[in-house]
Amino acid sequence: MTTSTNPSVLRTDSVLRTDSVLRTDYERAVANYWNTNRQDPVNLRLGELDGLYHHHYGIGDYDTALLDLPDETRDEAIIAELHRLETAQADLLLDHLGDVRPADRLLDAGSGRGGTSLMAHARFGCEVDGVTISEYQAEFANEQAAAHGVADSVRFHLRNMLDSGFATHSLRGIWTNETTMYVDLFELFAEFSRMLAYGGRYVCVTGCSNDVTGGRSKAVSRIDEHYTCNIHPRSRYFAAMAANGLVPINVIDLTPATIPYWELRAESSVATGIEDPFLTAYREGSFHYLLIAADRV
Ligand code: GPP
Ligand code: MG
Repeated sequence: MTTSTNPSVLRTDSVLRTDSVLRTDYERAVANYWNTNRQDPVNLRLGELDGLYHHHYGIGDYDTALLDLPDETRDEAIIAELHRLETAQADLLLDHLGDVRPADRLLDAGSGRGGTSLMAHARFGCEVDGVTISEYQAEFANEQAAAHGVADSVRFHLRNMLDSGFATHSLRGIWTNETTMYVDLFELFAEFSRMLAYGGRYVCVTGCSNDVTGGRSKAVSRIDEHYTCNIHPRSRYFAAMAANGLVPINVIDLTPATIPYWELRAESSVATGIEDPFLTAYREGSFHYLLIAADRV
């Protein structure tokens, strides 16, 4: 075959790099969503408060006195409170990584704008790698690591978490903070199992549909549609872990702890319209917010 018959030779290096990371049209659509969704006050206004930019939700009770503040200060105070609740969620996730030492290595699978990775490095002092299929997110997160002065220890890569290229048994811990609804869980956990050291820990925070109430509810479908994702049923997480040597040590239903976050977010100027489907899905019981911590055996 001559190279002139291959259209890819006409493309730029960056497109070729992206093509090797994105394997399907679906993955390209997801990357496009995160590459182009750059004006998202619900994430930027919160992150700019302290340089921890999150792409996950919050847990814990909010200060109800905020709702009675005068108009001039109310919205700003609500935004700060939402950020506090999101950071509390990431802190809880990190609590479940176990005894991580400075010489260990961690992977943030689906690292977004990097907030949880920066918190992990600040807590454990170890190297952290994040992978994302969004070039924009990888670049943004690397800029944040530099701004925090930790770019030599916290690095973000344009890579697919289904094939992230880290060495076999090289990682002490891996987490996914609300990213598993974009991938096949059996494929994902096979890759995690390969990369984790024996006795290493995987921590997953996710929203999952409820097998007990049956098929996908309308509210869950609206969430999928909003984020271009495919929320998995709860059972699939445990089946895919069991099939890949990941043995749960803790399972926490965070649903009651996340409802206040959504109630407060609905009161804020940064609400996006997805608040009602989340509140409906959680309250009707068709959807759960779960933390699962599992050991690699
Ligand atoms: C990320 O949060 C949300 C997701 C990755 C998808 C769906 C998650 C579920 C638990 C179903 P975000 O911070 O980017 O969302 P938003 O912009 O709405 O705050
Ligand atoms: Mg958000």
